[in-house]
Amino acid sequence: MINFAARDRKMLNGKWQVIIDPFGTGDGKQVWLEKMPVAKTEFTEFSFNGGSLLNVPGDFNSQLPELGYYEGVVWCKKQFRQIKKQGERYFLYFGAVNYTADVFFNGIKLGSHEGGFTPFQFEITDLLKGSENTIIVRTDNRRIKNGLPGSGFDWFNYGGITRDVAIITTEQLFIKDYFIQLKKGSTDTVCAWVKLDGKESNVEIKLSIPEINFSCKLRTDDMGYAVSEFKAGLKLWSPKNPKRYKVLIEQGEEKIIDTIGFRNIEVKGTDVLLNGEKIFLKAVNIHEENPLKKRRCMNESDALLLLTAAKELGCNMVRLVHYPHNEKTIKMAEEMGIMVWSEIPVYQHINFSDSSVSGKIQTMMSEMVARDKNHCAVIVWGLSNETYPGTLNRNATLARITNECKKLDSTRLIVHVANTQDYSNNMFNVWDSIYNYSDLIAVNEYIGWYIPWQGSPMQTRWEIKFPAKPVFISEFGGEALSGYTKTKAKTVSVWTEEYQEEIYENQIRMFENIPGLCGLSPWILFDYKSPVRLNQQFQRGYNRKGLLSENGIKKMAWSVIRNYYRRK
Ligand code: GCB
Repeated sequence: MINFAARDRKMLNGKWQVIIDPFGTGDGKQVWLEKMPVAKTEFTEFSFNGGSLLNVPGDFNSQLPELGYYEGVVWCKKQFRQIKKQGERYFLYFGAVNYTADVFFNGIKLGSHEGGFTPFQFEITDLLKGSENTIIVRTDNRRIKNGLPGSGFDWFNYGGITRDVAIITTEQLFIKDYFIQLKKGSTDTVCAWVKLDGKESNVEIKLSIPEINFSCKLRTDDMGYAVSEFKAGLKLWSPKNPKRYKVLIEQGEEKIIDTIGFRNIEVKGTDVLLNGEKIFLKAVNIHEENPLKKRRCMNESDALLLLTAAKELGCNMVRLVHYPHNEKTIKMAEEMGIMVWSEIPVYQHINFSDSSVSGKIQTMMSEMVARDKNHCAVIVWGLSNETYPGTLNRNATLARITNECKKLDSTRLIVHVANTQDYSNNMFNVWDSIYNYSDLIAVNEYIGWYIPWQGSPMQTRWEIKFPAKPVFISEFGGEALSGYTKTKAKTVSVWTEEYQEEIYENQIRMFENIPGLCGLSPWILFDYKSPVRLNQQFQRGYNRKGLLSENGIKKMAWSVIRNYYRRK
């Protein structure tokens, strides 16, 4: 069910008991049954009692020194009491568990979930006791070859129950899902559908926007689904005026309150239009890490830290890489007038030939769209980042996922990012056929860092082998150790702020000649933890391409982008 924040819920955050199980022996011992010795000759070789406690929500790596770089199984246990009322239904909800979760409730397995960044829930109505209830979750953040992301990625693999947990109470029949946004291509017509949990037909649903005195009634069909389309005099949401409305969706005794903004996003030729007007997308890439606290973000103040920095840089958009971030971040961005690019972890070496992978992509895409489709700030669904044309089944899989995503939500841009380019004789050739399925030509290019300049930046020519589409530079930049400005030599190997600054200056010179450039997103806002960064002198487990250090100190390149965004 969507809109977690509006539901009748009892939070199960706070301290959870844990067992760290690096060899996965708890499976054989059936930890979830918590068997107690009965005979004098019996004993158990596991117990939560007396063990460590972890905060939920929270990644486990940052909470206990022995879990610093841990990738493996951690069993988590929580007990709670709940008054059970006749006629009510109860659901156990998880905002996210990285990477897999096996969930047991009062000794019984409810199910499993794979994917570290989207919510899931299980109904527990029949299993819930009026007395003490026990939840045990087997979390496992080991990287797997056919996972999403796969076994290698350039960010920290924070494990555990990283987002809220709650019991949600509903009526027998309840509103499970809804979509209330402007119709594709329109600035005045709202398209709305509401779906009940249950197939009851002819149920009346009331939709209202009190501020503009709007209300209408819908009726469900025999699938429990009701559709409507209406014109309403709405002020449109934009970065300059992030106007949102209180929207009520009512059915029987149930009333869901949401805060919804209305805007139209589309592409015409090489332009991106927001509410019919051309807009330059001034973005920055952000990982979901609190750089100061050195842990996975989990609350509003973490989101505020990142988004405030993006605002200060002059951004009107953030690209939230490389997986769906917390819904709280997206809501806050919307409130602050920042457009959002949200993406699924289809990242680099995805094993498209593995028979399970396509289904996993479909699941993560639909879970992301389901959760965030009423947040108007989201203007882009990112469906892949840096996949490779030579990988078997790549195009077929991503073409199918693109179509599936359009079926779920046709109102946003769907984007695939590539870094496959030919660059020689100062000519930058964009050719990857993945762009046939993308609304933007989204290019990651690290000229000046991974790829040396092939001539003067100002004279670099861009050839784009596609019919007119907007070009978005989704990543560019280079590394610098904050405060490291000692050497005057401007070569790539010096790791100085000056060299990073020069990359940015040169990139900006080159941007002038990119046909149809609609925006850019530097890599990245803050330096962030990445175990693949092994240079002990400069990196020490950090990707140092931040415009800000992990302590929030501005590097010289910061002003280059801030000034550019001011001019744009
Ligand atoms: C990329 C990836 C991003 C990396 C970045 C880098 O192309 O999309 O996740 O971290 O390069 O720093 O190399």
